[in-house]
Amino acid sequence: MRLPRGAAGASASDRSRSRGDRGSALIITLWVAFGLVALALYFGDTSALDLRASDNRAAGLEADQAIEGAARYATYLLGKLDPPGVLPAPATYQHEAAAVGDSTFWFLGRDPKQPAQVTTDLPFFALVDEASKLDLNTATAAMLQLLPRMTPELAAAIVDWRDADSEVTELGAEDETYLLKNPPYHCKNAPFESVDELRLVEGADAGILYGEDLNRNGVLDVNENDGTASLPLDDRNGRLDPGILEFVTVAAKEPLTTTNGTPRINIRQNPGQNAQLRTLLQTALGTARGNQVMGQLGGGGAGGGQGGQGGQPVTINSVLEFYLRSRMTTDEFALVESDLYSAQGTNAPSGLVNINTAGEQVLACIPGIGTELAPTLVAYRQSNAGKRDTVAWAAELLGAQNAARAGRYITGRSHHFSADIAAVGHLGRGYRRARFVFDLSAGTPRIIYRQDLGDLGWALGRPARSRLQTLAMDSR
Ligand SMILES: [Ca+2]
Ligand SMILES: [Ca+2]
Ligand SMILES: [Ca+2]
Ligand SMILES: [Ca+2]
Repeated sequence: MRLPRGAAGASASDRSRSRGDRGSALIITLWVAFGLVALALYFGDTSALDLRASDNRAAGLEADQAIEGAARYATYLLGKLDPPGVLPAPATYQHEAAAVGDSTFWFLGRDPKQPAQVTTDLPFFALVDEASKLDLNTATAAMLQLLPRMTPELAAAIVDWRDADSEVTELGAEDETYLLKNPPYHCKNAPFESVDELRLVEGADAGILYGEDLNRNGVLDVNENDGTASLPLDDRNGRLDPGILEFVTVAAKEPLTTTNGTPRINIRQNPGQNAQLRTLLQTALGTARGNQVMGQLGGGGAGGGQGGQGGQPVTINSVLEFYLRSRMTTDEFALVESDLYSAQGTNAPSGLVNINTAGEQVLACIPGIGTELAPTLVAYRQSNAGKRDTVAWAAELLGAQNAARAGRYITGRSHHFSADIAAVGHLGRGYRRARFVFDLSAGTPRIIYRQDLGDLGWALGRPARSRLQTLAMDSR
């Protein structure tokens, strides 16, 4: 008997269908399993990413804290300067890769021994003397013009920006220029409050402000020496040619009292008749020598020596001019220098450049020094490290005439400093950077300016980066 074809066929097809069902079920199961694995992997990966992100956030918070800590540390250091107004050598304080818990901070500074243009990619770590720079509020257009990369137009526009009037100086810019901008704004007609205000001034482009030093760390980073391959556009000559931000500051006013609170003496008008000055000189140098020095100052007055009663009025424009006229020895002068200042009326002097810390480019801007004598001063300073808080030494090098011209622009000690602080959290993650400016003129250091510089990117150079990368790799 033959089975009906249909029956046999049905049974075969049933078998094959059931095999097919099992196959489908297997495929579905596989797909489900695959989906689950994919989901698990996806969520696993997301939570790993989440974990990494929150770890980075934590590191960033640690770095923020390290920056606050470093700023407090800088305040503490600046509060106990000895001699006053002079930064100690970096080796005497924490300045590089200083550990705070799991985080680390650095003070990005400038090497006073470096030649004018830096050729290294290793940053120098230290606090910075802001009085080593030219003051945007007091420097004349002629002085500003001598800065590297400065244009006559920008120098004139800086003066117009800060002066109260709206008269356009030659090549300068006032309201009529700024009101044509989109969006329009007014010329400030008031003193600069920060150097970053320069970005608003007509003629200040990135090339002039930053030069090749895009991350403002004072050293030659890879992108700053690769020509046009990456920003900034540089000349690939193996030397850092910085912009003017490197050389300018907004100075704090000098205090009118000394560090121990006694009023300083204004020696501008007829110092030979100044009773307070006489007392100071007699106390510091002895009565006889004090009287003798008073005699040198001339201008008449009782006991005024050869000046005698009715002598010509004497105007002394600077402490350095006073030193020359008094014929004191440098050691004698050092005893009284910080007690003296020269200013018109009741204004405290402001914007004086510290001749002991300013670099060649800044010294070259000062009348009486210029590009001819700036290298001489820097070279002398490097071989005579001792005289760090006086202006007297400059008199011998400049000669009396130049010293008298330069005197009103220079000082021997500083009243404002800055700390450019970079920090990372645990395992070198969470890079942060902020710059603080400190004003010491009121005695205790006060933070007068704070700027976030994190968006300028990594500024600690290659060696620090590879050290931190190794650290991070080792932790995995
Ligand atoms: Ca103006
Ligand atoms: Ca740089
Ligand atoms: Ca470049
Ligand atoms: Ca260059």
